[in-house]
Amino acid sequence: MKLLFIGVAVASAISFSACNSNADKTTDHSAMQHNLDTMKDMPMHSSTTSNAATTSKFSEVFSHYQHLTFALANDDSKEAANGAKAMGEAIAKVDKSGFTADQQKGYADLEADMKEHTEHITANANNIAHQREHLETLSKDVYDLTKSFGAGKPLYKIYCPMYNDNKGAYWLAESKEVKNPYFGNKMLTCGEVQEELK
Ligand SMILES: [Cu+2]
Repeated sequence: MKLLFIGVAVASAISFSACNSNADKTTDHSAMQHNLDTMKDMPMHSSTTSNAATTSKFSEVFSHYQHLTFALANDDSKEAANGAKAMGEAIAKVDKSGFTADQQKGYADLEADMKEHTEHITANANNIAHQREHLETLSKDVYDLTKSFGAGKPLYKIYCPMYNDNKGAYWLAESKEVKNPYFGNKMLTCGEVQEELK
């Protein structure tokens, strides 16, 4: 693990200028802070049942996942832990009625995996590098979840080619605007939209 972090640090240092690292840093940062502040004021546990026909059963899971990615893009590991904790609680509350047998089985696997990742992110409020490692795998779960069940609204898969020693990683966002949760302020706008999910 230590070696991996060093690898990431070196990769990000070497490629620092390769991905518009300094572009609009100040503007982006304040916009991010604004988003985060707005998010804190929003009701995080609003009911999703009133709009059941058009709203995904996973709306709350997605919204807390986004809370988590915004916090990491903002280099705020404490807020990331809060987002992950809320996401874990939302995962536990997902209404599984109406799932087919296949969906139940598929979701059980994803649920267990997402629960584990959100717990690790929650428990690592003092280790943002480790939170980001878990985000990578958690994002794969959220992607699979969206592919299997739909998101209820458009979601974008955004790819950062530089994370993890240039192995790359993606995250999901409701906006095409790139706010990189893997590098935060170091390379906030590094990433490209790879796919639109619905
Ligand atoms: Cu961990």
